[in-house]
Amino acid sequence: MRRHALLLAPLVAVPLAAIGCGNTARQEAAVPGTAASASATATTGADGVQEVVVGTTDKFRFGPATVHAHTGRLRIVLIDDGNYPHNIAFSSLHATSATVSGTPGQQRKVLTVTFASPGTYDFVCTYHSSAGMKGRVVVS
Ligand SMILES: [Cu+2]
Repeated sequence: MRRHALLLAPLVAVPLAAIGCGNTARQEAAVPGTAASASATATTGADGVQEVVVGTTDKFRFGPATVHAHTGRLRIVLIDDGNYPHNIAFSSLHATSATVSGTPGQQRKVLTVTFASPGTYDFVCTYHSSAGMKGRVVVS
């Protein structure tokens, strides 16, 4: 007696709302190269260090808010596209960037962090985290 029907288990991907920090998990659909993408993948700089540019705005959002990277060093170039001061801080890594602002000469700061192992590393702007200015680096 054959039991082919058992092979027809439904191929349903169950959304797991519990993953990550509670936000929706739609970042994967972002179009690469879009200026205000919700997510971006770090590239490798000329010196071999991973790099990503993260913009900040007066709307208290990071762009991208989700960064994909690999283990090792990641150089984050923080850019202020508005007037308010912002920074980027990883509490789990005890790392906080200098503050960017709309003041000429203060609009670009660099923070280099090291991810020793895969995982999700949350970051915030310490000035505006309560306004939802948060993001994460997904390290694989
Ligand atoms: Cu901010």
